[in-house]
Amino acid sequence: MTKNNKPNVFKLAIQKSGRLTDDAVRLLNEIGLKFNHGNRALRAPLEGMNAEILFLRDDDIPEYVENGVAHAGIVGLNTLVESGKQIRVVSSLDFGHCRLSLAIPKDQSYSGPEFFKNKRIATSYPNIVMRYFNEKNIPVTIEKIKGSVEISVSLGLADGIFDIVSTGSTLLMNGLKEAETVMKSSAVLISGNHLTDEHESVLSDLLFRIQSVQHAKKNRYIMLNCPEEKAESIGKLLPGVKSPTVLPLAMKGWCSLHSVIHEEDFWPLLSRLKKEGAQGILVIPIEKMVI
Ligand code: PRT
Ligand code: ZN
Repeated sequence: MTKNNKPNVFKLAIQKSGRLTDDAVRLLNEIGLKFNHGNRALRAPLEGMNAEILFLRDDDIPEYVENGVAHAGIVGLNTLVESGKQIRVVSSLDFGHCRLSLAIPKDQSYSGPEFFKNKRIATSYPNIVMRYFNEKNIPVTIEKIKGSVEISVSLGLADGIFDIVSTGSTLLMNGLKEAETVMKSSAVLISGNHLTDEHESVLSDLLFRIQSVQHAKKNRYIMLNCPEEKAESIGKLLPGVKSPTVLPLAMKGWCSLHSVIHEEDFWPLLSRLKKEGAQGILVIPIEKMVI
């Protein structure tokens, strides 16, 4: 048996080279997984773990996970849904955000999905768009094409398209406008439905690490000074994970209050904190957060 084929090696598949690759590699590094990426190798062992990364085309990842070649993977939700594979979505990840939309020539008026009745729609996602129109009982013709979908209308191949939209500038450049958003997508962590106990435990360790990074990104460490008699009322505004930490300051009658705050709550809370007498407010990013 070669070194690369050790039994029970946990295999995690990520996109080899594409829009999800850098963010997936960054996330895996942030959760402490160390591996070589950059040479042309299709697999890389994880340092200090009985696990390896497989670098694959994104479209192949759901199938590899379904048939057990990989035990988990990172892929766009759009790719998973299009594949039709019934595999577990373990967690949504905070990158690869996009939407799958129907688009039409920008000079045409759009009144609703009936617009597409008996029309030709070019797409690389035939299953998702077909299901959408089947559910609405609207007959359409799907032209399945790979890549450069946006150009198909000006070439006369289709009347509209169904494709990934992010900023919308590609549609605009091709004389199209977004007519209907059919689904929203982001990268997701997926896993096989029948893992061994050993692999389940690697997966839950991965998930735990990912969640601690996700919590950390959404929260901030906040420190402020306030008169001692205000510590309680300010503490109520900043309950933190359990309760805030209150430490005495060298200046008599004053204390320092430390807590954790959801990053979206900071600005709305700021004026109330100041009104309560908070001074010297510091807000610091958190690297990892285990709740
Ligand atoms: O080679 P491989 O098969 O692995 O990769 P791929 O070429 O099939 O996929 P890739 O790398 O282009 O995209 C991988 C995944 O990234 C997608 O499945 C989505 O989940 C996600 N993603 C996020 C995007 C975009 N944003 C995106 N904007 N995928 C593609 N696009 C393209 C889109 O197709 C269109 O051409 O960007 C254009 C639109 O962008 P805007 O900003 O002009 O609207
Ligand atoms: Zn692909």
